[in-house]
Amino acid sequence: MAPSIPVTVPDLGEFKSVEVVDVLVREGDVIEKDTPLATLETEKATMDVPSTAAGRVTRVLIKKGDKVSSGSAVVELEPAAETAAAPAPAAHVAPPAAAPAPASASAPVPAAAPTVAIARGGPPAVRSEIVAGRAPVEDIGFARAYAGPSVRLLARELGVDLGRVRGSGVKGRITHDDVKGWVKQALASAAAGDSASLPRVPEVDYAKFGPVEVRPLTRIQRISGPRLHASWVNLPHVTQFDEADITLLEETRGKLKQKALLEGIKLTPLAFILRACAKVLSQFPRFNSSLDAAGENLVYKKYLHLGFAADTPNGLVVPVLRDVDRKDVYEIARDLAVLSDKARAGKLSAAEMQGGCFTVSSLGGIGGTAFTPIINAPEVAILGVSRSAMKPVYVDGQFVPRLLLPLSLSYDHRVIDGAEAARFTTALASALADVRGLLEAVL
Ligand code: CAO
Repeated sequence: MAPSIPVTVPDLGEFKSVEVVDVLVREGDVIEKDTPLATLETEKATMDVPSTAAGRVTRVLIKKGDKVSSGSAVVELEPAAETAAAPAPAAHVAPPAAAPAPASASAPVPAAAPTVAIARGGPPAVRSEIVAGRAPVEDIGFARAYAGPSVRLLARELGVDLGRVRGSGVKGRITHDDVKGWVKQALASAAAGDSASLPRVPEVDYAKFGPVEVRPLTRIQRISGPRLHASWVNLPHVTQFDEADITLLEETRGKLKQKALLEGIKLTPLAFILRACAKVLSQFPRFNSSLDAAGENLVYKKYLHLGFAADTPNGLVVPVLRDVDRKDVYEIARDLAVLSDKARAGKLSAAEMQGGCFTVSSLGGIGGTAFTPIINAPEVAILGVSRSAMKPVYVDGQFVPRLLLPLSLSYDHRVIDGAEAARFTTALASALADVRGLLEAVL
């Protein structure tokens, strides 16, 4: 039987009296070279102390909470036969008993540095925890995760992205149990058909803090909620903001409103906005497309049906106006009124809520300056409209009062680039400023 040898803490550089936050082996454990023995933590990093030889642990010389420095003995190890016969020129395996390793700064400690896990806030590339020849995970989230090398090794073995695991250890450090717990939760979510292990919002017993009343969601909310959620988590949303000068539009609408009303038409701003959208969508066909199910092709629609969000007592619905590009503003206004009334009365048919290519959500009648609407997927963009306001605009060397309409265009960034979105809102603002164009007859 080979005599036991101490394995010591390698050179810690500037660090002294470093805390042991985890002891990873027990007496009797048979370990390989490089097996992490303990995890140390400094202000800047966690690091594992790897064994520099294979063998059986005969004594564990440290415990959690101890402070250690370079050269402190960690375990005593009975080296495996071949190791004993031909000891590796290993760094910090001190010579056996006869020459006990003094925790000596003078004794040169060649090579092996501790396996630095992660320098918090440091560059993600800092990683020398390549254990047993395993390829490091290059993912930034993985690299930045606050975890020791043995936890990283386990995560790599199980294919866990550490960037998504919440640490329950000291200062949020990720433990072995956290990784295992994450895997269990992911398996349970997959079995339940859940959307891939999204972190859960904590459950709260509100009654503990005061009286409460529980009311069920409406049927519409129960249907629209998951759809909004699906869009939110599946589509990379970006919102482009702009303002359209609708001074002339509103002056003209004011003049036409009464006459239109005599014919039973309520000429609201939304009718003009939908007309302007139809014009601009014809110039920007990409906004009138959808990704196919495989996410590899764009389906361009040769029709133009526009949805509009309607606030009803039962919740949000989106009626769809057909062939808006073939209708003038009066026809659009008439359709809008019919569908809005039906929506409020809860009388829309399923067909009247299908086939939309692009949606407009107008909160202008209520208020607000801007918002970030959620795309009505699989559409690729939605226009949010807020309340118009009179603002000073610098024209020809002086400020003049103009009525500005806030536009908030959310788009699916997989399909639409930011520059294209800015061109779209710019074109839309121009179309809204050109009231004559909006009033043109449609042939
Ligand atoms: N700026 C200032 N005032 C505006 C405006 C705007 N952008 N848009 C409308 N108004 C004012 C106008 O003064 C208009 O009145 P007049 O014609 O007399 O001047 C009045 O509001 C009429 O607006 P309206 O809201 O009744 O009619 P609409 O055609 O503009 O909108 C509808 C109809 C169904 C879109 C609207 O009632 C509605 O439900 N909006 C809410 C949509 C919603 O909830 N979106 C959020 C979805 S995400 O949760």
